[in-house]
Amino acid sequence: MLDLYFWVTDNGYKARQGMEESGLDHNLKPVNISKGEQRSPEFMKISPGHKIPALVDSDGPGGQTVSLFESGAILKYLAEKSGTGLYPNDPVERVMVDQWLFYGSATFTTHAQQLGLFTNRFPEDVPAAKKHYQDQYLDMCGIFDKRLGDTQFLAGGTYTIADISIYPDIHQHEYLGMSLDDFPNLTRWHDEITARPAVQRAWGPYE
Ligand SMILES: N[C@@H](CCC(=O)N[C@@H](CS)C(=O)NCC(=O)O)C(=O)O
Repeated sequence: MLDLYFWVTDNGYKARQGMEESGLDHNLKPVNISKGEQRSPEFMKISPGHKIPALVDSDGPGGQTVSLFESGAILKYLAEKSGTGLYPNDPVERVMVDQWLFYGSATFTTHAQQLGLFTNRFPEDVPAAKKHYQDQYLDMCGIFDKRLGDTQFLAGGTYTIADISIYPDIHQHEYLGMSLDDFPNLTRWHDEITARPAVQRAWGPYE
């Protein structure tokens, strides 16, 4: 059985979306990070950096129990376990998926998180910091928009875990105080992904 440790944040939704797309049976284990539940000794055995998402699979490779953290690693694990094609077998296609998957985890979401912090949660208004992260967000939206003018999805012609790693911080653009009006290709991509039944489930009630 798979246990997904999740909260209602961009990275949490990446993992939940990957899980819903995988079609695998699982338990959803909410970890309320606004109450500090991610610092419980029990959870930190699974995720030593006290971050969601995390995954425990009691039927991992060779029948062993495995646990892992980092949304990108979880997306790859679930896609490979389920064999749904969200992480392709072809090595050249994998290169393209890895590129955009890591861009999502390492570059886009880390900047979007800072934008969320300075827009919604920082105790003081810091206009220069807010503007910096707004500019970064818009720059990256422009990069996605250009790419999506050439290909249907980020890694090419099919929906993959690369799209899942970038979708949540685009989907939450209003929360981040941003608009997608100047990005028609990105809007088309966003709306197409939003319409997927697995995505509707992933962003639905969790208890
Ligand atoms: N690079 C990690 C980032 C995970 C992350 O930033 N998790 C945040 C919520 S989105 C968290 O759990 N923060 C709580 C904490 O750091 O104590 C990933 O992609 O999974």
